[in-house]
Amino acid sequence: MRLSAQTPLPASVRAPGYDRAAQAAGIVHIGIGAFHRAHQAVYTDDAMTAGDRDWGIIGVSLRSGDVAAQLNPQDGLYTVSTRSAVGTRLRLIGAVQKVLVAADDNQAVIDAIAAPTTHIVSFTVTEKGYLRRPDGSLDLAAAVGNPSLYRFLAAGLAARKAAGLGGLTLLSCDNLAGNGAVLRRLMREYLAACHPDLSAWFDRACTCPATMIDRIVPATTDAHRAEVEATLGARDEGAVVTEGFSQWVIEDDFAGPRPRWEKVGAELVADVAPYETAKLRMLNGAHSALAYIGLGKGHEYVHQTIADPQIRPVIERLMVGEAAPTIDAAPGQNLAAYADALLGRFANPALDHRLIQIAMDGSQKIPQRWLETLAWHQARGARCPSLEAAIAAWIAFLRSDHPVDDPLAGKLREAAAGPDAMARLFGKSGLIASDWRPA
Ligand code: CS2
Repeated sequence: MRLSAQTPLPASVRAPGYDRAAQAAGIVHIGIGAFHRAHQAVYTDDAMTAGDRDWGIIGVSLRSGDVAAQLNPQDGLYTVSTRSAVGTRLRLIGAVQKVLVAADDNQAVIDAIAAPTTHIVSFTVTEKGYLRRPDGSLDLAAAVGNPSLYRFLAAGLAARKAAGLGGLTLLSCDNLAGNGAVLRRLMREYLAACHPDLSAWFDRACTCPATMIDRIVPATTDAHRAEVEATLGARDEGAVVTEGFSQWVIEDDFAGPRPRWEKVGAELVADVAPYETAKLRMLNGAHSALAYIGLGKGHEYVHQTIADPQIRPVIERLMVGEAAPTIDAAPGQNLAAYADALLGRFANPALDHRLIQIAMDGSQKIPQRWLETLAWHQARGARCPSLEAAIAAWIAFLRSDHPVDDPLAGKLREAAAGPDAMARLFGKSGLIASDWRPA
């Protein structure tokens, strides 16, 4: 039997504490993968259980029909399994109402963005989904293509303006440095080129808060789905698995109403930068290093790699000795304690987080995870042995038999193969342009 609104739940599985059918959709989320379902959708579900109303989520996949096929036959319902050494907890999330596939039905997405009940459009489209050129500017040719988030946003915003509706909060939940500002700048570039009539209204009516989002979400496997089915007594094709830890820091800059996420664990702050920088350079920086160094040594999972006595000290030094000194901590932000907590999270034996999942899209991740730290130290005449080892491991990965899943895969492999790999990959005119120049 497939999970649906009619499925009787076992007592151990927590259910949404509100009338799902009575909620309007207040959020359109673009890029409804496992990460969104284990993170922002959970906070929103909690906010509605705590009494907020009309924050249902309409999920959008830009291309793939997979998530729509998983969730739509289940009335949008799915489970989140929280896994740790002490066991697994299961809960049912009701915040997602349906999933649209943009490539199949452009107009449905535009209508959802333009609906009077919609106040927030949020995004987890991954680093490459922002369609940036190596210098950070918008790749306009890609952005006018179908389906791109910019096209849908512009069409939806144009309809709102024409109908005399208010603007929207555009909430980027991707691992980019200054994600809100990046989205605002790219959207402005798109509007200036394609909809100049909308530019001034966009600046006046819409905001793009910065966010730091954090929860480790490994890709769901068939074994996970079978485990969920055994507990639930129903088949959940949309199941997601994650750790107990979750953090969401949001810049308090909304264009209109929002769920009271701060009542259910999110932090609304004036400046996200210290949290975001720490997360990108320490957590994600360590993750990418674990991935390439670990794969080079034949490991498969994060928890195995952090237990390797030759690798663990490299990762500790990367976080504490190399990344932490570059961060201007906020009052009360303890970076040493943060590094300790991260080591504990990486060691979670129940997550089975595959290194190859993190190794994907290196060209998009490495700049904010490693290169900014390297440039900071280089400007002060210092070296970063751990990050340099990570760079060497990435190049070895590009030269290896591992599949390279990256929008620049072909060019990267070619550049990495030659004796001048470092110069072709890095520096001002490298494939991943950076202020850091290899020695
Ligand atoms: C990971 C992240 O796959 C990756 O690149 O580093 O997805 C990481 O698990 C999350 O950012 C944790 O919040």
